[in-house]
Amino acid sequence: MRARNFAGIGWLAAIIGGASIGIPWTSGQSPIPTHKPAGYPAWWFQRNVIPRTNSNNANPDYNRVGDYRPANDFAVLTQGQLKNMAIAAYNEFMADVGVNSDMTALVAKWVNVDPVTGVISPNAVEIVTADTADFAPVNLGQLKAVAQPFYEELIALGVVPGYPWFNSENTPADYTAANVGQAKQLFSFDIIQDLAGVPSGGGSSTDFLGGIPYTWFVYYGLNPVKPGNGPNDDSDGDGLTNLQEAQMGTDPNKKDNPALQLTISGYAAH
Ligand SMILES: [Ca+2]
Ligand SMILES: [Ca+2]
Repeated sequence: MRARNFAGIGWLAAIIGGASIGIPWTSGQSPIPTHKPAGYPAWWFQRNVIPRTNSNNANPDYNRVGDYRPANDFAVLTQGQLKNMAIAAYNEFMADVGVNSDMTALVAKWVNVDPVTGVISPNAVEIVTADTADFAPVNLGQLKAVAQPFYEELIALGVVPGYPWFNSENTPADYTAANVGQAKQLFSFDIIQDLAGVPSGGGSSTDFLGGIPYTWFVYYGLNPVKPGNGPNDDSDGDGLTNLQEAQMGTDPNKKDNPALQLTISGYAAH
């Protein structure tokens, strides 16, 4: 039986003027790796976001060649990959804290969901329509649209102070192609671990510094009063100031300037 691949545009068009991703999805459980790189939540491995390649190893280890497939962060994200990532995230929310109706409405475009419980059966079959195009690229606007219901919940839980992108308005950058690294960045939350670290107070989402919400700095671990971390500084040296990164929804700690990525596509990283 061939591996299930999400392909489809119908779901995409249905999502806000859209954009979205996918990584190969197979049903069934994958063993928990013994350890993982910083920033990679365990559920990625448990839910096959990062597919296991060595099924004979009883104690899989991400750092051991052959146990897990490295991801190419600069590869263009496909709709099938985004759908796979979002479905895995949905199942993780369902297992940990429950899901909200927006999340259910989102995944119900791609797979059959129990209308009462919101549960996706392990044997759920992908909904394929004339618009399905799992191998089509995803743009940043689509990626944000798919990540949004998950962030709604993370914000409600107090896990994150706000959306990681500057605002929800459409920007010219929304039409640039999203890459795998950007999807991994958005879906790198670890619900249980993050909930344990929620401060009782929390910051205000209404304070701005140089045109950037203060919570944006907090989210990315930047202290804006430190040299090199201000709104007009380029903390990661990718040619975009932090203000530009906030406006474009890119990562101020990572050289993810879309203009640079075009010149390094094909570079394998994880
Ligand atoms: Ca920068
Ligand atoms: Ca950057």
